[in-house]
Amino acid sequence: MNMTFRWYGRDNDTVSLEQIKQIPNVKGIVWALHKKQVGEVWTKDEIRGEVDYIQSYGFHADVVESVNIHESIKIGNQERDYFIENYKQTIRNLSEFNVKVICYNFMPVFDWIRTDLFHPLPDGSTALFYEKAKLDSLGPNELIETFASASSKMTLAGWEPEKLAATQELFEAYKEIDEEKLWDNLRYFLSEILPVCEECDIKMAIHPDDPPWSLFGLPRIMTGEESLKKLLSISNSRANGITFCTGSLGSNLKNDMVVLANKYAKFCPFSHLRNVKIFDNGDFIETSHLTADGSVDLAGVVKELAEQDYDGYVRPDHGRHIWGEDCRPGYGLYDRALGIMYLTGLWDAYMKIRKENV
Ligand code: CS2
Ligand code: MN
Repeated sequence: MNMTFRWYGRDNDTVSLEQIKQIPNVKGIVWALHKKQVGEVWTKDEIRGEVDYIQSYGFHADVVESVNIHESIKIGNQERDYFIENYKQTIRNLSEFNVKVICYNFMPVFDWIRTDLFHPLPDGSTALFYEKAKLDSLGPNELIETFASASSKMTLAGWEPEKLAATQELFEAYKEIDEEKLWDNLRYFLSEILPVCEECDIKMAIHPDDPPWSLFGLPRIMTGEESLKKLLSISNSRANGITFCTGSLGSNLKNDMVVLANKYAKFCPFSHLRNVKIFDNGDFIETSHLTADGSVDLAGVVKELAEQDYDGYVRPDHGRHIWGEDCRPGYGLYDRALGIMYLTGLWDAYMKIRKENV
């Protein structure tokens, strides 16, 4: 388990590398060029600027999250080949700086979706919350307003203002796209880029849909075990991988994350480990990483990973906002640092027991 921490860049994060340096066990920074427009080539100079800074703190910069996919590729329109060529060039440029894993997602229009970014928990902290009845009653535009006001201070990855401005047109374009068509477009994209990834020794790691079900009539296809199987059946290239996000898949109780870790960890070069608490009415809230606080058996997941000697990259995922921290929703320092200590503690204990039993 190669522990990492997601960081949004020098002028774009409330957390600094000096602070991350003091969290035990963190080896690398999960980064991206957040100011680039989706679809643009990431130039070598831009990449060098970020990687050099990260490495100057003794961290590796092996994992990028995300190089986002242009909607033309997901829709499969005439412009897709142009954007796929750009994507290939970005892969080539990243490989020159030793990047090993690119996390991406294939969700139409929106990335992760919640109804409240600062919902109170009984302990006095706040966290990202999904209220089913509220979501069902909202149109996409009202949801966008919630996010736009929260992102006036900082862009929320996946909710960039330029993208939100174009949603009306996108909804029109997606009227033609059902799940099968979206799978076809994912297949086409992967068949184009995987050979380049192999040449470059880079693995693609698709992030599951968050939450893992369709919203606003838009198709979502990375939702559970069937999706993971289907993804892997597209190509047996070692570059065709998955991001094992326990909070995204785990917000559907049908996805047993321990079973999925057992079967699929070997295809996951990257893991996001976090907990969610699911309520009977379909609502869910992001909790601390502690197993007892949520519905995901994180201790069971880490045990599975330890048993497999998992050597992929791991990061805590979203955390709560605790101790009055003013931070990007889900991405504060304190709760994610606690998450790292919990995950590392579990890992160390399981590894010690394993070694003593050999
Ligand atoms: C998710 C996504 O893991 C997360 O933080 O909520 O924002 C994820 O980063 C992207 O979908 C990956 O492409
Ligand atoms: Mn995730």
